[in-house]
Amino acid sequence: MINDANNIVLAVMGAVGNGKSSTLNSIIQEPLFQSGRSVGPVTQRIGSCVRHWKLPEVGRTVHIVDTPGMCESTYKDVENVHLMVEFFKTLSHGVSAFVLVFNIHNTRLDEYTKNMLRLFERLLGPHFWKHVVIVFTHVDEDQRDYLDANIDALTDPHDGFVKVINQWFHLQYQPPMVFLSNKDTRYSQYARECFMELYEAVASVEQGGRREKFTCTWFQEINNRVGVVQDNFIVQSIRYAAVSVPQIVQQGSRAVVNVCSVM
Ligand SMILES: Nc1nc2c(ncn2[C@@H]2O[C@H](COP(=O)(O)OP(=O)(O)OP(=O)(O)O)[C@@H](O)[C@H]2O)c(=O)[nH]1
Ligand SMILES: [Mg+2]
Repeated sequence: MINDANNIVLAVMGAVGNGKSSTLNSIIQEPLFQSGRSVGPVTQRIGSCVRHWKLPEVGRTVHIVDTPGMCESTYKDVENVHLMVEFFKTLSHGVSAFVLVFNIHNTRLDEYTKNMLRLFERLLGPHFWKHVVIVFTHVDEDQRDYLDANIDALTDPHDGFVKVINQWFHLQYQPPMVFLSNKDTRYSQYARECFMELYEAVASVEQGGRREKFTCTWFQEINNRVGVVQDNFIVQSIRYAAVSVPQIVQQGSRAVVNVCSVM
């Protein structure tokens, strides 16, 4: 059941090709979402479903939401705003965790991702950060030793990855970080351990074990509307929020503001 209060609701976000779909497929141990390598995003639309969290078996159902990779050079802005509308509708019953997915081999936090996070902060309020989990993929077992130095640098309390995010967004706490591999997950003890860490990180952001989901006035207002009125309300909200994120307007790649005006 999609709106079951006991479901974990997990939305993955991040740049193109970082392993978002693979991570969800690993969790449910099923090749549900298409994954692979391509010039553009493999995932083209929002996909969601409810399954058992299988890696490892945690005895809970999970409503997973897959998203197309963010990619600055994709300037199909009208489609992008439509996707955002679909995305927020999917999430409007509450979210356990927003999972930001990075590839350990490319940990650059690009401007587009940063701007999207700013937009989310405007739309959802700064409390959404309390439900963020940061995942690094491609930490394969046979690479682990070689990647230890990268992991140390990323977790450094003074100038590591989360510290930078904290400074940018003035966060008072550290979003949890998880390092995992989506390679050969079926019989791998290593994969089980990585994904247990992911589950624990998700559980830790479900508000102190009370399993509460993130919600906000805006989500509640979305649910008070239906059909076209609901879509328009979301588009208008994105438009107002985008105006207050100057970088989105300046850098443009066809600013969300302009896009909304043609819808
Ligand atoms: N070795 C290794 N390969 C991975 C890992 N995670 C993902 N991949 C591979 O990376 C490629 C991209 O993975 P996807 O899951 O399609 O990435 P995505 O973020 O969903 O991509 P888009 O939908 O295009 O944005 C695929 O070939 C995956 O098999 C990992 O942990 N280790
Ligand atoms: Mg994908």
